[in-house]
Amino acid sequence: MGQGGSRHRAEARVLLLGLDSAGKSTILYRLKYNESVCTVPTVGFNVAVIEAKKRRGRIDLTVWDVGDSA
Ligand SMILES: Nc1nc2c(ncn2[C@@H]2O[C@H](COP(=O)(O)OP(=O)(O)O)[C@@H](O)[C@H]2O)c(=O)[nH]1
Ligand SMILES: [Mg+2]
Repeated sequence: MGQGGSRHRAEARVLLLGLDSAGKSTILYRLKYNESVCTVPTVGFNVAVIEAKKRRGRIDLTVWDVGDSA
């Protein structure tokens, strides 16, 4: 197996938990778009894949932000 290319990318799933209006969606958008986005109360859920650096290489984080009624 060569360097990189065929190697499987590390993955993890992350669940954001917190009270309503704690800032979960704000954190998700900040991580995904590097911007502070004006949020509206989440209906259902938001999910985003965020590519993050780790000590060696990168990791794909699938981040779940679950709204109050879900
Ligand atoms: N002061 C302050 N307000 C924040 C912060 N993070 C989020 N908010 C605000 O809190 C409100 C609820 O945020 P939101 O991300 O929708 O919360 P969620 O219900 O946990 O998803 C929004 O008006 C945000 O702008 C923070 O770090 N500081
Ligand atoms: Mg939300």
